[in-house]
Amino acid sequence: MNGSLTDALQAVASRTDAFLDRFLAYDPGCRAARLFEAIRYSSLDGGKRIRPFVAFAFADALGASLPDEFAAAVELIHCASLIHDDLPAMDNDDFRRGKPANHKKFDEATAILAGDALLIKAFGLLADADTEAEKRARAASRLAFYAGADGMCGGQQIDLDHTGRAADGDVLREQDEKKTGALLAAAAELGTIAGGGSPAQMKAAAQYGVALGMAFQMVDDLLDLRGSAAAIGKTAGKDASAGKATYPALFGADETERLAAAYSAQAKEALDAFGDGAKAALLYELTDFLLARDR
Ligand code: GRG
Repeated sequence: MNGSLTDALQAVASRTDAFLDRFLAYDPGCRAARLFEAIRYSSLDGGKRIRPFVAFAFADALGASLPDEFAAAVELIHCASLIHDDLPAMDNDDFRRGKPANHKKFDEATAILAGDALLIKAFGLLADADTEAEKRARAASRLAFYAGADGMCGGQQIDLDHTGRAADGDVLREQDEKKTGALLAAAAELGTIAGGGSPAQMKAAAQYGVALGMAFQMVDDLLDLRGSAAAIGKTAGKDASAGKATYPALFGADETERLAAAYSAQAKEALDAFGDGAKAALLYELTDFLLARDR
């Protein structure tokens, strides 16, 4: 990947959109058309495609190309998690990416099925990816680890268990390392697997993803506190009204900003394992960009 970060982000988003548009094609006359429509509604709808970007950038830092299926698999798990996160039994949000949440546009049962189907499609993609069998198997194993009870699902459980209850900094850290950091770590590791990275580079990729996720979540909390719904694409001020423990509530906004910057710096330190800064230049830029984002 070359050029500015904005161009590179746009290129990955277009590439991911085009791949998913083909992959998620269906026969509108089929009896399950409503399910396919719900799947496409939440997969082809203007996500920033940060996780595919991270996967492509790690492969790039190792001088390799990434099978599109690896990037798309991580993104589909992310899309599934957003659909399920918005359900009344979870975060209960009516809006996502600036439009009605999947269960509002369709219905709860269809939204649950769309998430289920996306999860399964993600692993099908990895099984069929255009790369060596050993890389496909390792990618599936790592993504399963990070998406499941040891990772994102576990983080969501911690979140649910502490909503409306006191949570200290340790609880929040584990929650967000898993809920947000795990899938970013998966993206970084899948890129590293595609690039034939060493065990030390795999470890650094995981560290990068988790630290980036922590910084990302802290910025998210600050945006929820300060942002408008138009800017963030979902209901603003929701954390406080939903009784969520957040970093600003626990530590104050200034300290949250300081902590986010420290995690962001930690993420960049992990990139040292990928040689001189030039190879991973876009990852350094992405890390700074996500810390400074306003939406
Ligand atoms: C269905 C595998 C599966 C999991 C269910 C619901 C759940 C468990 C987990 C939810 C985890 C969650 C919503 C974490 C927050 C992740 C996050 C930071 C989302 C926002 O990411 P962006 O800004 O979103 O990259 P876009 O819209 O750009 O894709």
